[in-house]
Amino acid sequence: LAETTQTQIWINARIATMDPTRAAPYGEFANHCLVVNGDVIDRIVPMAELESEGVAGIVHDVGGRWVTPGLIDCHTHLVFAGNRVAEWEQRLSGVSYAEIARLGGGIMNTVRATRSASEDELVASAKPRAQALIEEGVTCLEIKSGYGLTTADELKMLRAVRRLGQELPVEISSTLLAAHAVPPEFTGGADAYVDLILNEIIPKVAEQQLAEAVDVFCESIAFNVDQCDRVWPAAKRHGLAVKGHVEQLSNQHGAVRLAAHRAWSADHLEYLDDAGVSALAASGTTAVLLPGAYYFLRQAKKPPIEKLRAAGVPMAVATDYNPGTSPFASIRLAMNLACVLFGLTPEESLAGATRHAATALGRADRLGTLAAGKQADFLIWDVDHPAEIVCSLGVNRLVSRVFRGKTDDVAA
Ligand code: DI6
Ligand code: FE
Repeated sequence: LAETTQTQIWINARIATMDPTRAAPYGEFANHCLVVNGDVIDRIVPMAELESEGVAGIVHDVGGRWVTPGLIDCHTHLVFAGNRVAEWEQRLSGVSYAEIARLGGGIMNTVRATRSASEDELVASAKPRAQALIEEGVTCLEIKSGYGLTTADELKMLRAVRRLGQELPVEISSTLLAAHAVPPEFTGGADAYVDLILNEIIPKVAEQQLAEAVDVFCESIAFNVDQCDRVWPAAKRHGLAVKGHVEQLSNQHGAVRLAAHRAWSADHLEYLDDAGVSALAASGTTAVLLPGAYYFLRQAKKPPIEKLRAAGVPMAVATDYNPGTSPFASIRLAMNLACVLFGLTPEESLAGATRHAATALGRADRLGTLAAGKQADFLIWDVDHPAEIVCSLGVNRLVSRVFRGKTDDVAA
């Protein structure tokens, strides 16, 4: 499209850059304009400067509204088949998530449905989920495999993920999560399944360039820390980044071991201890908070937010969208829950779904803040203050969504 190769200028904007080098809250620039060349931000300049320079390009008047970076959802499992509503009803009557998993439900329930689905069916059912996030302002989205648990089915899921990125206006970061649950073929033989992940699944995924990172579920109902610590080095040997679901339901000391691999992120963290906080701080690993799962599982123990904050660990916020523990296609709900349930400030929450989420996906150089040289992914909001984006749900305040310099109007 012509639009994406020309200079475009968004004028009369209040820009929440989320750039930490600016002292103002939200990294604000008041009464500025955003100059974009093709799909890259060329510069952010005061309106007065632009008026004296003159304007050469397509002009869009923001009308004094707020502009933020595109939202980034850095942890989802949104490709899956079937649903888990019956299990939710069981859980409401008192059966625990872990108990349902032990009885062969939970993740395995979704594995059975996902194995029976074709790649086309997975793409078709995932599309409206991704679309819901896009309509909320998401411009970059991480999606994990992990409901196939055979070489063929994990590859099928990752091909479906790749197709979503090709067919929708969103940047997708694809993650292999073969170590999500021990499949029934390997019951009691988790180590043998880890062998398959190391010897076959990771090499094939790397060779076909179907994922950029490898995740694990480090938990008593999934893989122990030694098993996870076989997966992470193997991923790195194949040039893939590593991350982990750690200390979600119990403290397995996964965060410490994960941090030693300079992981992109450590996710969940409800049971993280002091050693884990220090290890994340020392390694520069991003903590990914997933309050949707905490809320939906009615967990009692919160991640150690004050300690993470004091240690300077960057905190991202994501949906964890999945059918079992967080069936919510709303990054704004996750941001809201992060404030209300975990005690983040609205500014921390917005940074969590922009700047820190970009870091958690290895994209800090290109995404997550608004500054010269960054990709032109940004949102125009009809709000009086950016905290309103986090505070209030249900009414769509998103006026315009710009992805790689191209506007799609999402408002009705
Ligand atoms: N932790 C979670 O919250 C999800 N996966 C994980 O490792 C749950 C996935 C599911 O229940 O389907
Ligand atoms: Fe998850």
